Formats: sequence, C-alpha cells, structure tokens
Amino acid sequence: MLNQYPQAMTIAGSDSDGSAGMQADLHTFFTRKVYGISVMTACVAGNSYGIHASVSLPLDFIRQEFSDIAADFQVKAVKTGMLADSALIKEVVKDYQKFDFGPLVVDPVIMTKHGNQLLAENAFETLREELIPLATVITPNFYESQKLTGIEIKTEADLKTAAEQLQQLGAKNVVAKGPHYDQQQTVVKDFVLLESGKSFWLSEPYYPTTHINGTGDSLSACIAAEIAKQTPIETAIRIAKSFVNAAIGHEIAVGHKYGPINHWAGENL
Ligand code: PXL
Repeated sequence: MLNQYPQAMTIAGSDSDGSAGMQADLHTFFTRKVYGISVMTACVAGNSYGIHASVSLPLDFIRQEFSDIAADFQVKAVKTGMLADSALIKEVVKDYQKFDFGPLVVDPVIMTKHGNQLLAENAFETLREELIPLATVITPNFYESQKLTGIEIKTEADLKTAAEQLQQLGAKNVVAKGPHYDQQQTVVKDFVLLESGKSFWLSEPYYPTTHINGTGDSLSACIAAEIAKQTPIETAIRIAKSFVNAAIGHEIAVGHKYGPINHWAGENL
C-alpha cells in the first residue's frame, strides 16, 4: 500500500515567484498525477523581471533531506535542477548513489531566462564528469548544449553532434532542445537521441510569448513523472514535449515579464 501512488522527486532550487525551479517541478508532478517530493538545494529571490539574490543550502542539510526521504518514501524517478556549484553537485551525486530512487533525469540548469547564472563556471567539469554519467535522460537547452560540449551550434547537424557528445559523456538518452529566440520562427525542433541509437526530431509550434519561465524545469519534471508511472522513455519524452507545448500555448496572465507557463493546460494529455 505504501507504494500505491507513483512518487517522483526533484532535487532543485526554490524560485520565489513560483514559475521555475522546484515550484515548476512540483506543479508538473501534481498536474501529471504523481506525488511530488523535493530535496531543496538552493533558494533564489526574484520575480518575473529577474533574480535578485540566491543562497545555497548547507551540504549536511541536503544530506539529511535525502536520508529522511529514503527512510520513508518509495521514489521511482528523480530529476535534478539548480545545483549551484561543484561541491553541491558532488554531494547530490553521493547521496543519489547511496539510495535507490530510480532513474535520474538531469536538467543541466546553467542560466535563467532573465540571464542570471545559476551554476558556477567551475562546476561545469563536475557536471560533465560526475552527474551526466548517471543520467538516464539529459535535457539541455540550446545554450546548455553549447556550454557543455564547447560546440557553437549553428545548424541542425551541429545540434545532433552535441547530442552525440553528451551521450558519449554517459547520458543514456538525450533531449537536445532547439533554439527559440527568433520571433519569426514557426516551429521549435528538439533533437532526441535514445540509448538504442534511434534518433528523431520533435517539432511543436513556436509561440511568440515571454511567458516561458520554467519550460525546461517542467519538461524534465514531466519526463521524471512519466518514468515514475512506468511509461517507456520514448513515450515519456513525447508526452513531456506535448505537455510543455500545451502549457506555453495557453498563457495565463501572471507576472509582468518572463511569466510562468500554464501547467493546467497539459493535465489531460
Ligand atoms: O528555469 C531554470 C531555473 C531553475 N531553478 C531555479 C530558477 C530557474 C529560473 O528562474 O529560479 C531555482
């Protein structure tokens, strides 16, 4: 009975305005009918205009969060979000390996939509060498793929090469998101490279809106939610893309600038 309800866990930072980070993950878990559990790593103070302060939580506190959850819950899938710096990534890697929380979805959060850096430059190496090899799925956005591989992505072929490099680092399945900065574009195309070697493009309409905060968090959280429900990986990725697309396409009037997406819109996919 204790395992009756699918449980997923986010290891992420709190975003005070509710649009991104842990809050977006928990909104996603809730609307996708998965019980959401959270290991908080950091907190940012901000709103839809930007982020104005950030603190990381003490490593021994994070360790305690992990062991308390492991002692009581049956987590079936995990995702990571903001991990702040190298020491924090190392702590999360150690704690994740200590327990059986199921497959790991890594959202390699580096920068917010407002341009605030959430991961220290000196942590990229730790992310590449210690966390990415544990990933069942990695979901880099266009900027993160370039930062993590060193490739300047100009063409679809470059995005494929970046995805291949990320898989060579040890991530089993890669969802490499395409660019969405051009107000003239009509579609957004993400490249998916699966563990089997199968690859395909996922294409959805482009919406010219600034209500896009939390899209990456929600995509990776939705993949984790689906894995917790035992959905196969490829289907989990396809559902997550449709979920986020619905959430962007049905804007809610909350926040003046980089406002939240609408999680309710993807509830019944
Ligand atoms: O969306 C990336 C992100 C992740 N985590 C936290 C954030 C943000 C963006 O604002 O605040 C805590």
